[in-house]
Amino acid sequence: MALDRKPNPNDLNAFWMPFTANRQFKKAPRMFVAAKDMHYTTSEGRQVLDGTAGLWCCNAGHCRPKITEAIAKQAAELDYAPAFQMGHPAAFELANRIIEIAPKGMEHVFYTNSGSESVETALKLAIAYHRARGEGARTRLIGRERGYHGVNFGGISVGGIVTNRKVFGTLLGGVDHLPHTHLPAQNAFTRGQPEQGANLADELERIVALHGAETIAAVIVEPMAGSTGVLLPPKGYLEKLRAITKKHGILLIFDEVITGFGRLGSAFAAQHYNVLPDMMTTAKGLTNGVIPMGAVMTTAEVHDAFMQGPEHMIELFHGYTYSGNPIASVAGIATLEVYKEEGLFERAASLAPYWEDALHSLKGTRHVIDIRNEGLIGAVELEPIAGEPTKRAFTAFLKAYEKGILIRTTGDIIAMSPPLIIEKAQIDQLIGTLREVLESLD
Ligand code: PXG
Repeated sequence: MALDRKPNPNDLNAFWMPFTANRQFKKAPRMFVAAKDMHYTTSEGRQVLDGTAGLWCCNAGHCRPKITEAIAKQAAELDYAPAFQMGHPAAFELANRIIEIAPKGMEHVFYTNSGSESVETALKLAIAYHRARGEGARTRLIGRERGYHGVNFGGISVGGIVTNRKVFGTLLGGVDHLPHTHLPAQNAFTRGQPEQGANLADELERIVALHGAETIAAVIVEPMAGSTGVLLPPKGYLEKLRAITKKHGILLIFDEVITGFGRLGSAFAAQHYNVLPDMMTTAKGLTNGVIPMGAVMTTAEVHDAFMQGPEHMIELFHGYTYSGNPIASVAGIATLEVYKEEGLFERAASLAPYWEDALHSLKGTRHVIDIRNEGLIGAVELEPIAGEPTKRAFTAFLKAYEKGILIRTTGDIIAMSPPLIIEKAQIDQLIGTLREVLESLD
């Protein structure tokens, strides 16, 4: 091992782990000590096939030399530069490169350090944008049931995952939610976008009528909802949301933290679905998950609304100590180069039909009640054990790990999102092992 660190520390008590069953984990820890391309190495020396790109972020696979070398070089050359009132070239270069692959119409980049911060940034920008244009009454934010927009107060307020909200008090005021688009009775086992459900976007008209358009700043949705268990937009749904928001002068924010950087076979979901929002939030795949970094993209219209008043004045009182951090910036540049040189977005698109067939071959396997897919994302929904929700999927996760594959679970849904470098034989291994696991479950 390169690092002088015990693979299994004796005391696991101090580290309060995020989104983890801490007591279960600490009784039977699962530790990764190394990673390369499609595999993790565990502390017992086992190889585990990464079916989830870490947490939907290592789109180019692990420990890619171009990225790790860029980081090492930058750390030795310019480790940190103040983010406010000072600049360094890599942050500007990365912004240009992001805009190069972004949908036409996205022209500016505001840096953050995570998806959660990207969301807070976009929500604040939306409210301040309207105020800058003399529409200060537009402060309401509309999210969606089952939406995931990170864990900060704005994000959990517009988000719609109940467990992430209900113990944290009253949250932001002035928030409303669209209904989610998950219609298993009509759409179970659909390949790609479901046929039924576009009309759910019309609920936005109801919300607008309830509150008045002149009080609404923005609608935020994941173009494809990842965390909640891979819920695809019904055909025509995003187009309708775009038309209704435009009609009422409401900004549309796509949260592309998961869908960004090739996951669906295009650089962004906005291109995949051919719908242009006013802002896009990203993180994860921007740096291949290697260094924390996020970015919010905006149209010129949003950005330009702030560029007024005396030139010596700060236009937006918002930002982070690490916005556009030099090491994160070069990690981002190197990552985008790897994506481009290896044609990884196109690779995801060309592998998608194989991935879809492999996933849907699980239909009929024990406990499986739905399968959903898009690009290199897939979900297998299990019938919950009566009275013990989440237990069946969590048991599947543990067994899968023992058998050498890493999957994710949310509720009783298994989600997979492998690095875009996955080979067909590895897709077979992932799905084949999952089939064995599911057949072995009570
Ligand atoms: N928006 C979306 C759409 C996300 O999926 C965030 C914001 C927050 O990003 P940060 O970087 O603050 O975590 C996310 C994060 C999972 C899983 O397995 C999903 C996320 C994070 C961790 C696990 O579903 N999504």
